[in-house]
Amino acid sequence: NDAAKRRSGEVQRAMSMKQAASICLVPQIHGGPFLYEGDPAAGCRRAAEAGFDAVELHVSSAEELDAPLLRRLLSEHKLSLSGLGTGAGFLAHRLHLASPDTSIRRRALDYAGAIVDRAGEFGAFAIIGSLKGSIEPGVERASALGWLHEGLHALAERAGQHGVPLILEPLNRYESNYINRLDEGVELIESMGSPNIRLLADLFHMNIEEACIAAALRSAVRYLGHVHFVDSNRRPAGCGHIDFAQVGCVLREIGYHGFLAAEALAWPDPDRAARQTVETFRKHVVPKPT
Ligand code: LER
Ligand code: MN
Repeated sequence: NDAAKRRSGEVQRAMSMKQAASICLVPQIHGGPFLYEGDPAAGCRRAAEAGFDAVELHVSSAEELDAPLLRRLLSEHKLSLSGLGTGAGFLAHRLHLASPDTSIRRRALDYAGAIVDRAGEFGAFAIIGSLKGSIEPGVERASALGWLHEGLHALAERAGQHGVPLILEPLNRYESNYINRLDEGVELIESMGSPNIRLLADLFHMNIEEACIAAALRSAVRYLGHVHFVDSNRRPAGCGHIDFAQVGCVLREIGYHGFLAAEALAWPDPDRAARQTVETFRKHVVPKPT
């Protein structure tokens, strides 16, 4: 019957949702929302042991990533790379795409472009979150948006050459003063003529900015490309007050079939955070076939 067919379609799509563990290789960003830090070999091994399908790396720069080592580790542990973060461009190097300073914008673009290429070699995407920057004091909103458009256009095109999208992440108001919600991300992408850009739904940021997480996910369905799977307090999924039964239900309903990356604090410790995430994913995101 129809209900059974719908359910089996949902199960099929849900099976194609994959879990990634975050590993931060940026010494300046110590104690951030990452399951593992510092050592890619240990991070990959522990992620695989915990049941993750993939890893997501935050790197200092494309040049500092040891790509041959990463390739070996991924193959040894049967993991894939979901994406590379570019946050260190802002957090460690103070670069961003909406700076009124042409040379800072240029360097931000070079920095992110190299990461787009490096990720692309792995069939993975680059994430633009903090590198989106903020509208600086004295700068017109239209000017900042114009610069951002320019940067994103170039990066999205470059990502397209690798057959992957560019991922744009709305951040909460305490980290950036524009594009804080998914609907603002949709508006931006559409105002740019819908280039090769997809949105990242980070449940931590969404818990601060969205009126309703479920409604926001549904409205962004055309452009949803990635999820940061984390709880309201940035602890692992299941350790805060986000309703993961509802999140899982909406993701299945909209046919989401990408990664859910655990960008969460290693609380109470990395291995327990990893186990907690995998447990919540299995309980609420991928339904048991009936
Ligand atoms: C920053 O808060 C964040 O969520 C990261 O994914 C972006 O670097
Ligand atoms: Mn995030």
